[in-house]
Amino acid sequence: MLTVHSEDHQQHDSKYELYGGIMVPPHEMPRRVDMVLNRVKSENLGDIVGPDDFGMGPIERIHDAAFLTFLQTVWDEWRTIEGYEGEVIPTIWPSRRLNATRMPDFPEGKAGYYALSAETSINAGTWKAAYTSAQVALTAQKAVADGARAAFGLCRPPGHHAAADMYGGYCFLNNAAITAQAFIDQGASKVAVLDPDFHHGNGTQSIFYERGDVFFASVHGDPNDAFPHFLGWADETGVGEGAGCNANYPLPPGAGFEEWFAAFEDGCRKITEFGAEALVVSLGVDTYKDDPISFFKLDSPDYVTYGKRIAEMGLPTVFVMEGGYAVEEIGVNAVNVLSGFDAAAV
Ligand code: SP5
Ligand code: ZN
Repeated sequence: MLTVHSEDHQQHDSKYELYGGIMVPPHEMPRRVDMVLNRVKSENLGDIVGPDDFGMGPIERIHDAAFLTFLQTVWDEWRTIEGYEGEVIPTIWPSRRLNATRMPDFPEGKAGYYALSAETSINAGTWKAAYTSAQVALTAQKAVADGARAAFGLCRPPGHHAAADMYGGYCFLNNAAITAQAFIDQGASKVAVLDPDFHHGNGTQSIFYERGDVFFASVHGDPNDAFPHFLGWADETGVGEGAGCNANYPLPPGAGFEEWFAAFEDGCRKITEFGAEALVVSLGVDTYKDDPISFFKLDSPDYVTYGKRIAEMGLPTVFVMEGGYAVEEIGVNAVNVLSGFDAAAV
């Protein structure tokens, strides 16, 4: 399988994540990509290429224009504020009983308007890295659109928590949604996004929730117990044209592979019934038993098993990297999915 990779991800290298009440080094760190890339090489997964540049067009198909401007400008505004010496981290949101219809001028107000969570810092290189991450996904999409059975976009930063006009959960641009939309814009009538990341893909769900042309299925930690806490329940099944095109499988703390795979299997079956012509996989491996921020119990061989199941859907498939914070094992687990897919793909 082809891997698309760029070193530009290194430019998003924040110092801090607000975690458990203190500032810690971010779980979402550059070394994650180094580990996956090393494993892609040592397993001879296939060729590795750099991204093409498809420009802003495909990104603007998913994201709000003012939000994109914000991502490109907020760092330069923030760093000129007297006394603001750190990274962009909001401290107030337009939450209930405040007015979410007005955009304040002060950068911290804008950050609060666009942020869905506070653990995700923005710094000097964030935009460049997020833009390139989307181009990595689009390059993998192009390879598959041109006839490859599958391709892997080694995206960083990840994307599935980013909504049309929201960033957070370590995500800025929704690489999976941008990829799915590219298939639609090139003529596909039905596309599916399958999201096995430990966390619910709230951004992807919200982007496609009222659409009948993109099916979204996600297996994740129950929002009662896991980030993003405010979306991802099983009764969210889509509205309007999108009614029946969203499938959530929230699972409890401690869920192991058997329970996980039964949910995953149901999601795969629904995607096949939907009649998708192409598949985008939000490949997070934070379901691993030793992941430091998650609570599922998958072991490394399980990733091979579910990679094979993805191949059995028989669809042109783009994998985009999402989460996974057990950094020593992230390469093994991610590449296990891809090798499992390759072993079963026809
Ligand atoms: C892409 C992705 O995987 N984003 C995840 C963002 C999660 N950010 C907040 C995590 C807070 C976790 N607290 C859990 C403590 C369990 N020991
Ligand atoms: Zn995750």
